[in-house]
Amino acid sequence: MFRLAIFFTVLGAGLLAWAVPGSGEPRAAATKPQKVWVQDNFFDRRSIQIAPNEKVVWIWKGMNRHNVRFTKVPKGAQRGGSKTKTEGGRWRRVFKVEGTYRYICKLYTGMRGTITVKAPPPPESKSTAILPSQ
Ligand SMILES: [Cu+2]
Repeated sequence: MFRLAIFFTVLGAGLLAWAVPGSGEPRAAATKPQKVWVQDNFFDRRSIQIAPNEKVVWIWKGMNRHNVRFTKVPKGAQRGGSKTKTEGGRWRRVFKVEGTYRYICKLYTGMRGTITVKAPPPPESKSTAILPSQ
């Protein structure tokens, strides 16, 4: 009976994955998006580092209108940016190309931020032995 219950649980999960659109596709990055708060009048955090294919979401918190416009991107990456939004607004972008991205808010001078996209170092081939404690 226990085995049967497991079988149906697995079957149920499988059907659920099949029924939810897009859930069967491999996910590029399982990590949650990095958050940048759009405040009056600064980006919080102003500078972040992420891995390639990671997602960044800007969340508008201030009372003023703001936008995110890229002024410098690595070769092969799109500039682009968000529309002007107000409190509660959100905008997300996935960063595929490694390098440094600089952006500003066009409405307020001095409101700027940086995204550094860099692949994490490969895992060390030599694993550290964990000695049992005595
Ligand atoms: Cu702004």
